[in-house]
Amino acid sequence: METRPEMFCYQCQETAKGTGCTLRGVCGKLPETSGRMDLLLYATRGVAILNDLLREHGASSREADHQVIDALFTTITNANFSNDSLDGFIRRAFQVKDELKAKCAELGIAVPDAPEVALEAGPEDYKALEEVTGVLAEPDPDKRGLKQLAIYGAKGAAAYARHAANLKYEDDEVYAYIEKVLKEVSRTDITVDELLKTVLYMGEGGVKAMALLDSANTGRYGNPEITKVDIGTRINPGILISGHDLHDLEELLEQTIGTGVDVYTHSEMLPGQYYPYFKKYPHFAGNYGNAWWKQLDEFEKFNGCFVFTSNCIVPPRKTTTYTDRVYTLGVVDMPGTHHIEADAEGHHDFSEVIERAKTCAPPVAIEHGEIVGGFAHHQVIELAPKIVDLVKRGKIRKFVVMAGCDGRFPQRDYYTKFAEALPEDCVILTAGCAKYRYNKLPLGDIEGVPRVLDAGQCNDSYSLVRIAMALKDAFGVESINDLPLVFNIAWYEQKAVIVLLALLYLGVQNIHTGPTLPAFFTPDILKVLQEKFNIGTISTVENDIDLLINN
Ligand code: SF4
Ligand code: SF3
Repeated sequence: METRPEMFCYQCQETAKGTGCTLRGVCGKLPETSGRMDLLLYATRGVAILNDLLREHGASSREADHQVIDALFTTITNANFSNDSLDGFIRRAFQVKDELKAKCAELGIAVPDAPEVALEAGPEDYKALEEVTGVLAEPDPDKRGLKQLAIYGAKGAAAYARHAANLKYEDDEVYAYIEKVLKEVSRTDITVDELLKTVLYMGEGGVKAMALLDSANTGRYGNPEITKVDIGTRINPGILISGHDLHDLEELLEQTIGTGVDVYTHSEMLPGQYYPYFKKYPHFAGNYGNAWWKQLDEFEKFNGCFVFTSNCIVPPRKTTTYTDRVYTLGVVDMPGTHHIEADAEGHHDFSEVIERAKTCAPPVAIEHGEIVGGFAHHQVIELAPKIVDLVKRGKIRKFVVMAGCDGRFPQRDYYTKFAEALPEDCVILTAGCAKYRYNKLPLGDIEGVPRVLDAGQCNDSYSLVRIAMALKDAFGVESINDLPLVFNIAWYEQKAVIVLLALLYLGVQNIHTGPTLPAFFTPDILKVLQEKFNIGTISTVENDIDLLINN
């Protein structure tokens, strides 16, 4: 009999051998962490089944909604490496599940007969339960792949819902999508066809989650506007804030006023620079460094403190010197770092980070100059008449959506080379940390319109959809697929998965995704996605320029 692997995870693009991490994660995740995550997600599916049922009776629990999104978010790639923290999440899941069962009993609602609902366990049971809770528990590879695709989409949507909730923007519908999807993937009798529908249903929920977060971010901080961002350094000590949560950025900027400590953005926090609201802080410095995977080298030169508001945090090397100056918030945690808990109102007290930063040397510049961004939907739609005119005069031939993630794979060089090889009458629309592969190239502009238009974070892919819709109206065509617009998307983690599902739900055809296809796409799943959406992967720069641009 085949022996069971130590762990099994294939949720990200860097999964071992392109098939699955079985001994330890390429990301650094250990089997004892992976097993805990499996148990957490299993218990959370029980919570989702119960809360979905209670919702039908008008009695769903907001606490359960929060438990569900936080559990999904904390199991996203590069968010939580702490077993102690995960044990807390597991205990919370079982506790919430018990509360929902009690609520059902109180209301006379029969509790569904599902093992995810029935299971009573604690964090210490994770290993014994792996056969039941793990990804491989679903024996059919196609169903397993589709179930996980839906779950990964749910993780991305949950992350966006959490950022919105931190700004007090919540929508019961978004929680309902996520919980229904978790309920569906728990069914043992579900068919492949039903799973495909579930996957697209998650895509629909993803559009709503991204729209909600867009309302939260722009409602609170204004519409992103064209902004030049300094990529050098100043003379004060600094705090580098990473991740996606703008509420955390606001609190950090407020609490550092007059302290002599500057605040820099990192990776996916760069778009924080584009919001008008944050421009009033004189100590809000520029953006330091590049995409997440370069942090182990780049952070050594920053000298100050680091605040992680979401993924992507990278476990230290033996030689790493800054771990003790890393502070994690929310669902992020890693041994050796400090975790700052939010109070009951969701506020964080950064005084310890600020005091520590004051004792640090100022950052050493690793780059100089400026980058330009802030091309979210409001700003681009303002520019629409000019853009339409440029297209009509043949100055812009094609828009290439190059949203998504960056990662360590050397093949990702492709994206730099692809951007360089694009004919000069093509414009890149980007969002997410994929942009770091080409946002510092001298690609120039077309009559004042930069050839790289950065809408913001991966969730701002929603902006790209809004822009595409506006262009569709401006050109009077029937569908986004009729526009001079192509999609060449880079993926790494599960936020890119929800972006992809959202695009598929919106009917976008011919999406290229890379640098490799997901391990959870079995040949049969890929065949269906090709038939329905003509989805493809990258080949060589020359071939893809021919395929996407020249025909
Ligand atoms: Fe492997 Fe990616 Fe899972 Fe980490 S998140 S264990 S690298 S598949
Ligand atoms: Fe980046 Fe981790 Fe995906 Fe938000 S921060 S896009 S990889």
